Amino acid sequence: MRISYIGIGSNVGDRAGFCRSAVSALDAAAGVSVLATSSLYATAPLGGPPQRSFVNVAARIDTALEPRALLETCQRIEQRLGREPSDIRWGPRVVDLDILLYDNEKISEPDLEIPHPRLRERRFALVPLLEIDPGLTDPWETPLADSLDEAEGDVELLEPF
Ligand code: A4P
Ligand code: MG
Repeated sequence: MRISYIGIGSNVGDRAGFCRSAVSALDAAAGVSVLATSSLYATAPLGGPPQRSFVNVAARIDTALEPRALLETCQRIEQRLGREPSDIRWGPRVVDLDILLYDNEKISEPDLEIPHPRLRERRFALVPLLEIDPGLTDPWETPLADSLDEAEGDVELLEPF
């Protein structure tokens, strides 16, 4: 079993409800157990067109799935919760599940990059992760907390998970 961290975001409809449903769906998926979740955060949208603010949450999971199978599981959950394919990069979405970290793996392929390539630039991803594990490091052993000051975007605590 390997430890991985999933970042979840929603900015359409019942945003907190979609985030919670995504965590439940992860825990119910074959080969995945959710070990911990962050609080829910209200976050300013980064990138894309002007759009509603997001709710973001992070989950620490234990998984028997290899990275690519875990990505497929995340994409299945997005579809099941009603995410429609969109041409707008970084546009509004019902729910988005990103693999932020997967054990100490470094993967750089066109359709799968781990650690998530934009993780260190984004407070909406870093703040929930660091709530779960303040000492978290990347596969190069650099603490993620080192990037917090330079990362972008307003993040506010919304409510407990
Ligand atoms: N992909 C590659 N690596 C990964 C990974 N580690 N985890 C590929 C998940 N997917 C990964 O993703 C596009 C492709 O990324 C997938 O086909 C997969 O093979 P997508 O979810 O279909 O599209 P997307 O999410 O719109 O694209 P992208 O570029 O991944 O966007 P991001 O980086 O996920 O950013 N602002 C706030 N406040 N909160 C947010 O949650 N999210 C985004 C989306 C932008 N701004 C935001 C938020
Ligand atoms: Mg995504």
